[in-house]
Amino acid sequence: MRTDTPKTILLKDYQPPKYKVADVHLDIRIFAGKTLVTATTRFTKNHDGAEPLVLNGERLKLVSVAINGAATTNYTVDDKTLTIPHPGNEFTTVIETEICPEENTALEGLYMSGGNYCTQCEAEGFRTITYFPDRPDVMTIFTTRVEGDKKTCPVLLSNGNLIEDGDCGDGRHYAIWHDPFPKPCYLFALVAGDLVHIRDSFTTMSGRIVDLRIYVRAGDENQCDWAMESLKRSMEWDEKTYGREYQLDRFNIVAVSDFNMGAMENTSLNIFNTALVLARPETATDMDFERVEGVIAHEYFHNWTGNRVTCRDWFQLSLKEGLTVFRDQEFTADMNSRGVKRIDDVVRLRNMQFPEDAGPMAHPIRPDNYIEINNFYTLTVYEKGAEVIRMQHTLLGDDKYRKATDLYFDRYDGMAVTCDDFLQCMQDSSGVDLSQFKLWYSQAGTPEVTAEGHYDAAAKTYHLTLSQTVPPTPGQPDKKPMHIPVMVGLVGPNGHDLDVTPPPSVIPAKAGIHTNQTMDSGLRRNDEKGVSYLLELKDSKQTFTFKNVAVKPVPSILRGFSAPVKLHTNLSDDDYRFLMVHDSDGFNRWESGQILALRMMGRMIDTVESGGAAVTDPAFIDSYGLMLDQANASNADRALMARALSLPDLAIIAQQRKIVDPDTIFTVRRRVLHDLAARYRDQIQAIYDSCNTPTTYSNDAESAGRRALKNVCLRLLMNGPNPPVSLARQQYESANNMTDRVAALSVLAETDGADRDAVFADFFKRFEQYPLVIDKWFSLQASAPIPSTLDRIATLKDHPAFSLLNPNRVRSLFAAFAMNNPVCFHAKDGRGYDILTNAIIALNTKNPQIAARLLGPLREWRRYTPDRQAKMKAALERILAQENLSPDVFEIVSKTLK
Ligand code: B3K
Ligand code: ZN
Repeated sequence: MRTDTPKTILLKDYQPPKYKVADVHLDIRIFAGKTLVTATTRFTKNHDGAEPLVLNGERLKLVSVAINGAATTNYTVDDKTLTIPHPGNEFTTVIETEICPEENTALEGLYMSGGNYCTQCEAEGFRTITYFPDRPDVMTIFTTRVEGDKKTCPVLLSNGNLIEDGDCGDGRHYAIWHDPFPKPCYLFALVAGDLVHIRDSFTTMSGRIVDLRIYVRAGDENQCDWAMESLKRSMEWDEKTYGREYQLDRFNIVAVSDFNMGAMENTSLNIFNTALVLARPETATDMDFERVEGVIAHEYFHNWTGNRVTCRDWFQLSLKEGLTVFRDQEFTADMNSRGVKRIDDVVRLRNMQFPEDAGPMAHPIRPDNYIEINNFYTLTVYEKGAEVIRMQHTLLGDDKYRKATDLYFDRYDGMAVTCDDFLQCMQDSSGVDLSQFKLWYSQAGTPEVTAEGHYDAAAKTYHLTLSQTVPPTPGQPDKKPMHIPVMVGLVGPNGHDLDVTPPPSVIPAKAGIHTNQTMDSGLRRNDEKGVSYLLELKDSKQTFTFKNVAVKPVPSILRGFSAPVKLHTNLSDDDYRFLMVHDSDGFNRWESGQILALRMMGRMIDTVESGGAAVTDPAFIDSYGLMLDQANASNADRALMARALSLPDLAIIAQQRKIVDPDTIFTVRRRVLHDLAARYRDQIQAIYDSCNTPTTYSNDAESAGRRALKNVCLRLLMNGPNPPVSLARQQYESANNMTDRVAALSVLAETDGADRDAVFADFFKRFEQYPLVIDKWFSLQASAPIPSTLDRIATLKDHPAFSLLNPNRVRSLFAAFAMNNPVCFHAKDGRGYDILTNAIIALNTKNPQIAARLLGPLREWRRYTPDRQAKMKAALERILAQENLSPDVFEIVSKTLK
């Protein structure tokens, strides 16, 4: 048990820095076993009094301090800071420190991965490299000299442009990098090691040529082309969509195997997890390809949203992350299928962010307190943050939104600003009043919206009453009503959207949400023949009246998921069956099918819980048949149909329950899959066959859609009577790409028998040299919802290929198990909890960030059946009782138990 309580940092305590930095010169000399850092920093006073200079520094060996050229001992130092009493108005410090990257297992600051040196400074890693004001509102110009051994470190990289390199004798060499644009130290980066690179170039809109390079370990260079193409597409998209041009001569990406998250946007030297760079069809799935493209774009987009305009303090994290996620989502939508991307993003939000927003760690997208900032790189700050930007885009429309972002970049380039500053630009340039909208930044919790429609045949009017509540969350018992954009369409009996007279107050004069829309006196027509209206819900209850509605419509509400809320309606199952087929909004067509499935499974779970036997509703089975017909049509959007034919995930079904029993949920979902597969076996097989065209591999969207649909069919068949194990085995053997191979492997993972063992043994042998593929091998086994998984994990964690020091491997085993496999994780005897708890305890001192991440699945302990609750609580208490508990783990466990 920790005897102290780590300090809580509060937003309201923010104070501007006492000293600013004019520039800094770093001299970093790398030797095996020790690295010497000399920081020469020019400070200027930024206050009126005579305050001391307080620098952050942790895990550093201080060698010497000099001020204005003279060595001094006039300072105090503790384990977190170095303090120099009022040094003057302008002065230069030279501070020498020694660090040991070889021993750094937390993977924060300067550390080693696969024999190479690399850095991760966001959020507060720079303070483990040298003493410095480690806060994002201190922006300065960095010049970095890196020196290392020529043999072990032939490549020496840092931010900015290369201005000099050369030999220093003794088998050593150096490189000097200069970044002329001021940045906070969290964007500092250094890489030194033995790497190869691929190279390309991009000509910017003003005609400058940028040298693009991707550095990887030797042997991986043939897996980088997709990342390079994605980078060029991102650069072009940002010029076209946001008018943003890249400013430096070089843009480097370095891929490393040991990385706590996906990637990092250090100015001109992005450092990536190999998982988000390397992609070839034989080793990466279609989903991996899309993720690589999306994350390359995300980090590149940070160049403007994050780097050139950065955050004043870490409470403002969503300023850069929410905005950059929205940008990367839109990029992916433009590069691929907009409708499918929206579905995938909403599924992710619901699966992972909604529970966070309903649990003990719920926080607004701009939190107001934290113990460890690394714990706030959350689904809420990122994904909900992106939804909040998306709503602003919806409220302003394309043109005004673009003008507002132009103003934002113009006003704040080179500065560290707040979420309020961003909102102010949105308001100033558009004239749209966002004062109430601001609540999205400060109120946590997912709003619940209820919609009730009523048609008055005599008056030919349609009344839609929308009401909202925002649930209490920790520290926020009472909430105010939010400003919620609700996109609505009225679908007539012939399946076409009605073109009616909308309520006068409803629609901002010139708005537009979808890119391919034309405006007609406030109506939005999307490219699929639809007519939508934007209702702005601002009160706790409001009625919107449409006139000249000739026939009784079915309302299609929250089209495109226009706000991150939970929607309840009084629509009948028949209404949803109608929308599932006719809605002009692709998202709501998909959504209607999901709602039907959820409603039915909810009823089945009720039945089981009251001792009855669950039966799949014949009406649901019939409507599923309609979707199969659509999927079988020659012009089907197969990627979309793959989503439509998939039942809601276990996590989403669980959210509908007051008390969660994972076994019942799993059994009911299985039952439905079984009955669907039994009834439609031949149709499903036919779709499988028609998608299984054995041509040469292509990664275009149409081919990827075919693979997605085919693999949904395979999974359905495997859940039916007489599962076609040999078909799965054959698909595994004959696959010419990882998507098909892994899909077959994942269904076989859920069987017990010789075929399963054979394919897993083969897969390991075949891909032993590809760590990212071996991650799949671990995670598929850990995710299999079969009883033998629990024993298997015990063996896997002692497998020679497993290591607690590699975050990808840890995630592939423990996170896959605890997050993707609720049935085994929540095994009644508590073994699942023990497995996770032991891993967290082992990681707590080695890598606190990863340990804290693994706590996610335990956070919702209060929602489970009483026996499970008790065991989960005991697991959390066992963690809390550990000595040397890191602030990361302490914060989550203590808040979760509160
Ligand atoms: N900004 C980084 C995340 C840093 C996480 C620090 N614990 C990656 C990104 O969002 O692009
Ligand atoms: Zn980001």
